[in-house]
Amino acid sequence: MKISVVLAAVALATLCNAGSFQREFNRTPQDGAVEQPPEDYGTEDMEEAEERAVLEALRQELEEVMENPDSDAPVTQGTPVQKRGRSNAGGAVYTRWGRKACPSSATLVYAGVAGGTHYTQTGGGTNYLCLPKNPEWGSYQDGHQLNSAYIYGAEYELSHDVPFGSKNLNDHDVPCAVCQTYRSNQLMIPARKTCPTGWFPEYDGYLMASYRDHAGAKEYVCMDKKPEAEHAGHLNHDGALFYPVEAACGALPCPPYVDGRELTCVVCSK
Ligand SMILES: [Ca+2]
Ligand SMILES: [Ca+2]
Repeated sequence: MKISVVLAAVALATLCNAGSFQREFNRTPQDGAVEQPPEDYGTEDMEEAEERAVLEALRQELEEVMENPDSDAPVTQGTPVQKRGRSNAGGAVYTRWGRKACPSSATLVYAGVAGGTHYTQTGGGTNYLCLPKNPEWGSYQDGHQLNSAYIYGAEYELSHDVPFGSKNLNDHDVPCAVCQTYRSNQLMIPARKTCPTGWFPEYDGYLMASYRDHAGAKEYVCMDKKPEAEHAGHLNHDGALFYPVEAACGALPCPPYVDGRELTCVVCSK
């Protein structure tokens, strides 16, 4: 943000200097009057008008930045893309676990359902995947062959009201949304609900992973703090499972961490 302020100020100063230089250049040393053929007056007026318009636009941009140095903060969530005409070209992509839609600050690439290897299987992938609801097939042979990995749907495993305030989602299937922000970097920070200065919060929630003693270990992911259930996915099929993640003191410094306390998370972009 400071860089953009400096750049805007430099651009403003440069244009101001360029304008005064142009006027000085056209001034005769003898009488201080502007020396310009009459037929050029119209052109000069137009150029000056354009110059004034550019300066005014820059002045307004600078004013806006100075008045709101944290314009990338949550207060403007959802507005920067439209307001400043930014596109998502080159923007970072992240998965919003537990939700069917993206935050207003990002655009939906696709919505899907969470999946992964079965919690009892030691092999296969170790990551959760956001599986599209409209799969496309290549070459295939139906029926399970010997040499393959499996992928299952995923469920919330919530035996307590914490951390989501309810265990109603227990055994429900987990939706996901793949989102693109116009910012170029994204980062998931565990144990935080807010982003570092200069970073924009995409969503926050609670850390989830596989059960500590299950064979099929998974990555830690950030589940949205207001998770949704995939429609009609309430049956206890198991498969890939999501459990809350608790702090375990020891090498983990306590304080500030607290043994057994569920960890938060936030996804930030910049
Ligand atoms: Ca289950
Ligand atoms: Ca706990």
